[in-house]
Amino acid sequence: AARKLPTELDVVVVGAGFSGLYMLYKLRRLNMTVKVVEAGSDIGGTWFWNRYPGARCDVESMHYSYSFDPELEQEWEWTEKYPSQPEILSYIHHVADRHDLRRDVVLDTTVTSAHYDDDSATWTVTTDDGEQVRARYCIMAVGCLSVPKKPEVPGLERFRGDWYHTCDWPESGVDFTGQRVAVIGTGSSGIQAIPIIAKQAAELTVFQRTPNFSLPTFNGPIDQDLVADIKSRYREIREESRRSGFGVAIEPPTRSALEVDPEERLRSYEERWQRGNLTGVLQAYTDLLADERANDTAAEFVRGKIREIVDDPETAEKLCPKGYAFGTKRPCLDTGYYETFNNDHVQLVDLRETPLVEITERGVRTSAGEYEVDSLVLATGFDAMTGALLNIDIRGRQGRTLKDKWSDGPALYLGLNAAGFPNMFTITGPGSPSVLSNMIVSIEQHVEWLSDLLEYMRRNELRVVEATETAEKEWTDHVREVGDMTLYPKTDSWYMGANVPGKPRLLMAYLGGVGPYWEKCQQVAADGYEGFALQA
Ligand code: NA7
Repeated sequence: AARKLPTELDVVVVGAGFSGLYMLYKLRRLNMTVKVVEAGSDIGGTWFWNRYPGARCDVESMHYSYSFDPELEQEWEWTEKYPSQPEILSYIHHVADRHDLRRDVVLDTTVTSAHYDDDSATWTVTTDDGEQVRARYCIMAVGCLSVPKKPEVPGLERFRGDWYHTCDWPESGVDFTGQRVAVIGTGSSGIQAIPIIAKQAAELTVFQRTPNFSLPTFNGPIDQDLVADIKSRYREIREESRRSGFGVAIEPPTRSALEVDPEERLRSYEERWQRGNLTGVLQAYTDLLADERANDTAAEFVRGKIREIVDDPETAEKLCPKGYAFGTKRPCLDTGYYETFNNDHVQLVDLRETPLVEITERGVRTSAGEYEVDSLVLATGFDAMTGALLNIDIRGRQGRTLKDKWSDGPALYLGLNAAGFPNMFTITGPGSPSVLSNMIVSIEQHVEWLSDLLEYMRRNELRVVEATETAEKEWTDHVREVGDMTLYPKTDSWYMGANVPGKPRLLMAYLGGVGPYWEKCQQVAADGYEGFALQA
């Protein structure tokens, strides 16, 4: 059979989602030889895999798009306030066609290893069909949430019905009409899928371990006045997003939640709730993510909403998140989630009261007994941030594995490069704002920074770039110190690695803000890539 990949390249990019595709676009402009290797049968990354019913981005359409092509952003028309998975995927396809990207993407191919050779200063990348390619640079665009996690109970292989993970959904879709369905997991994926599955299923049982804070999207057709306004000053808005805290420009809060009187606070929360977005309520006051008492004022406001929406007080209480701060586990945006529990054919099982024991041939068993179902939906999340990187056998200088280096948790300088792993980069890696920001803004920043670096290397006839141990340590310490100023480290979340048993516990995203982070990266570049050792 003909080879899918050439034997030599300037750059191998792993992953053809938003980051890998833009990286390809940029590297082509530098006239570098590059291929993007993608495990899926098509491009799109996250938006290719997560096809479950209701899958939708929780960043508004007008802000969840590339900014690098000013004509594209004028021409493209989003139909809803929040973009659905099919619409985002068709956007990605459009961009790929518009810029003729597909010819350098190799599909259905999984990278199994990447080994660095000290003498030649190149990476040898091996794929699951045994092909090897040697490249000067290797760029990991593997996504932050791309390795699915199954529940840690036995028996899934015994189950006689059909089961699905939300992130590996059949392309043809699933029709649950007339079925008894179980959903395990109430993170963003579960909360988006549950209202839609409930409309089809004869009976739906939701197995909840930790209740989440969820806010309504108030989704609907996009407001054309808003579109016109944003399009008239898109450049300016993109610039503001890049300088902002979370990658979407908002008015920063100025006061503590504890210094305003309770009635005014409630009015403010109510007004922000009606905006239907993630940042509204959470950005009402300066200290909501840093002070437990302040946070509890907002948490109690959301719990009040849940109690208002859900008819049965006992179910409402089970749905109310308690014992962790609002915002420190990724909050969800939903369309009719809490309302779904007002249906007679929908029941909630609280796994804190009656823990999951096993999957059986016929369904799900908790300590309270067996629930028989026809189909089982796992909305149990991901081995986030590090899973996809550590699934690849990555070896740097002297054959040291990344797994070994990261046995106590991930360490990268600026979330971009690990000491001992020259010429290998991560896009939105651990230690960058990544999952605590509008991903596309962070992706574009990394891609552009990397493309500048590679151009600089070529111009100066340099061959090897690698973070110094000191720079890496200073940065990871800084990421931790900033995290420790907040309530995030106190909560068991996937940001902390807490959803995967045995995973090192540390905050894997940088909370210093997208804007300040970007300034730091720009400064590093302006200072001749300070903190990196560069060699000819
Ligand atoms: P999440 O947010 O990690 O949610 C996974 C859910 O599955 C969560 O409710 C988990 O409970 C639950 N879960 C995981 N393992 C188990 C077991 N063993 N038993 C019972 N329940 C379990 O993943 P999503 O796909 O929803 O969302 C990921 C991100 O995508 C989201 O944050 C957005 O950024 C977009 P837990 O909370 O761990 O107790």
